Amino acid sequence: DDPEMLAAFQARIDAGEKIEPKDWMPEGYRKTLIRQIGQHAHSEIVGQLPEGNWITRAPTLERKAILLAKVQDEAGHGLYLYCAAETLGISRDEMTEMLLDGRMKYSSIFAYPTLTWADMGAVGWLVDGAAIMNQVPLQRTSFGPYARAMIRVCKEESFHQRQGFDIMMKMCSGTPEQKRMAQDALNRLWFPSLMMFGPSDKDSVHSSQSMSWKIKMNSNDELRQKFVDQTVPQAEYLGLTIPDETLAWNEEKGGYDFAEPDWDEFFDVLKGNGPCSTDRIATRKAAWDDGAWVREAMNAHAAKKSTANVA
Ligand code: FAQ
Repeated sequence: DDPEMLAAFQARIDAGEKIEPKDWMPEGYRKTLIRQIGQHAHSEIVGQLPEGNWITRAPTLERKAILLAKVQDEAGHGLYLYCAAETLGISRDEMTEMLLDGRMKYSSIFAYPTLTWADMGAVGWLVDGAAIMNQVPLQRTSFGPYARAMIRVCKEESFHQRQGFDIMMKMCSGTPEQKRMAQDALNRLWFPSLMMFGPSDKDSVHSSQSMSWKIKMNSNDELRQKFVDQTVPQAEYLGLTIPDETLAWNEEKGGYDFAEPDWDEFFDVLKGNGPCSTDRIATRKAAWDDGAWVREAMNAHAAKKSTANVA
């Protein structure tokens, strides 16, 4: 890239201007965005699977309707995000192929199973809670289509987070067995939720460049700390115990000290060795293959219509 063009581009970023799809951008900026937005889109779509698993087993009709709406919202988020990535010159088909053959990732959290109904509460509370913590700052990210997509996504995620916390409140004020299930869900999902923010800053290969381009607005550790500080009082309110004996308020830093997740486990999940990794990709592949005839039929229909218009 031409140094003058690069400097002019960085000046636009520094001035807080939004970069739009037809504007000149460095190849690295484009590539980073395709990677991050594409992985974000895949996470929304794969993220439907652990919850879709419970739609037929929701305890009441009302809970079922709410969960169904939430899972449909995730599909919508995936579609906006694929569209935002497509403005950068890649197709949704290509991104999906890259997910299926392992060239693109999805969030590590969705490689974990949802074993009980309480997990629907914990996913909403913790996973959507972590997602919001990460995505609210992304409403100010430098790439226009991504920033704008995040506005609606964040509104919906905050409803998701509340519905999760509402399930947790119900479970925690229920029978001892229900409370035990809620605690068990927290025990299993706490550290995987902390992993959602990515590796610690010293191991985050993309952070410094992404932050200078304002693709990322905060570092992984900053957001993880904010998430812990927000979530601990909520756990106390529920009467649940965070599964971390080292957790302690640190007056000096004005935040909690807490245990790091097991980073070996995290990197192993990224390699495709999470408890549900094989199953998640197999399910996505089956859905993609089963839908091939629909995509073909829609393309054939669109082609026919465009010739009809010409004639
Ligand atoms: N999982 O250098 P960094 C949701 C990879 S929310 C998997 O720090 P970066 C809503 C990273 O790609 C979840 N991979 O990377 C929902 C890179 O590998 P690469 C989705 C991870 O990009 C709720 C390598 O590690 N949210 O779905 C993870 O600067 C409930 C080095 O890491 C987003 O995607 C991870 N947790 O920072 C849906 C938000 N962390 O690509 C359903 C947007 C890191 O070089 C139900 N994304 N890696 O091979 C971001 O903010 C950033 O991409 C980070 C990672 C913060 C995730």
